Amino acid sequence: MLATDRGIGQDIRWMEDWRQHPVNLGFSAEAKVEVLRTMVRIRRLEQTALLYYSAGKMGGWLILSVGQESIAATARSLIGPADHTISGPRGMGHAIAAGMEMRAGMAELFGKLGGCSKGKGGAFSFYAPKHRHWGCHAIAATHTPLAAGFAFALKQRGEQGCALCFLGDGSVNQGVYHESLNLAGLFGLPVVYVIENNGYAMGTSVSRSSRFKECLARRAETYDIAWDKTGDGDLYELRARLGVAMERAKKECRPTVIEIPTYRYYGFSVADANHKKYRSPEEVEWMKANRDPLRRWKETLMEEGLIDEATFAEMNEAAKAEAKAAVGYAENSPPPGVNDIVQDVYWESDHGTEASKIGRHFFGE
Ligand SMILES: Cc1ncc(C[n+]2csc(CCOP(=O)(O)OP(=O)(O)O)c2C)c(N)n1
Ligand SMILES: [Mg+2]
Repeated sequence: MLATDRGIGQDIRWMEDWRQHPVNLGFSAEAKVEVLRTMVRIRRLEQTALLYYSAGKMGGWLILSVGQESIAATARSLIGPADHTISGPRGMGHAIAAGMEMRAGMAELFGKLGGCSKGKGGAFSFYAPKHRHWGCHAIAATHTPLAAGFAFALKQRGEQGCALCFLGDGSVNQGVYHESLNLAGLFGLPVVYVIENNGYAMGTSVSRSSRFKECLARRAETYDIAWDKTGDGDLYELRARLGVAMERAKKECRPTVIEIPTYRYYGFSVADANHKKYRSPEEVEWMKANRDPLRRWKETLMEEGLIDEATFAEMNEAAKAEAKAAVGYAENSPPPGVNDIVQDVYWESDHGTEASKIGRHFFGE
């Protein structure tokens, strides 16, 4: 086994029992159950959306994070009011974890006015600014400089927060990601780049798309940035390592790249016709049966006596009911009208400024 298989954070030592890590000492029983509830809610929302997508009720893309939920849910248990989050295309779970209501997400998928982006964006536009969550971004890695920008603003304003940026393994070869790392290292920005390495970028496996030594996060060394790698199954370890990275950002204004191997159970998108060709059905079944982080966390909480089968069933039913109610809300919400197309595009046009009258928004004369 490589040292990097178990993570070699630059200032975090291996522990037998990650519950004892300082980051986890204040991890309350309620917060632990909340992590599970968040995972269950993400899974139920996405699986309900899948049913309605298959029934032709929504168009465009539907990008599910089922199998990867532990990362969004665990990160959320560490995020405070001064922190910002932002994600790439597979970001519905991050938005729900951030606090977006299911119904706002579902209506967005249905293309209705009641959606979080008024039905004009769909799965790629899960924004929750009220919760400092700055959306999913469709074009690979384009959100990575935005995260650096949030971190820059935090530093300039003297706020002790950090920007947490979720990206996929398919985004790490984009030039803009490397520009972001360079600036984060150069300016000492409080940003944490979380690579959710699910093994594939669309139908291309990591080994076919990236050249790297031992792990993707290690490339951060080039920029003199701290890096780490950890799994998505032991949530105490994941939480400790994420917590250390976030503290490094907040207390020392130093960035981190942390890589988390994970797995998605569905295709790249729901309309991924090739998903049985680039990976075998046996691989998917093995992953579901042997590494489901949701089931593992449920078992951990049962062992700790924090939940039992009955409370879990209640949680599950409540999440299903919430998703069903979100569908009802979405179906009853009106679609955007023709005039809505030009609303919420530029602040200037929404507010009838002089610039909007002459059509020059940015460059003056
Ligand atoms: C610059 C750019 N090239 C290609 C695409 C098409 N595309 C959309 S998602 C994706 C793969 C993303 O893979 P990864 O970053 O690993 O995220 P995952 O889907 O695995 O969560 C690609 C190639 C894109 N959105 N942007
Ligand atoms: Mg990927």
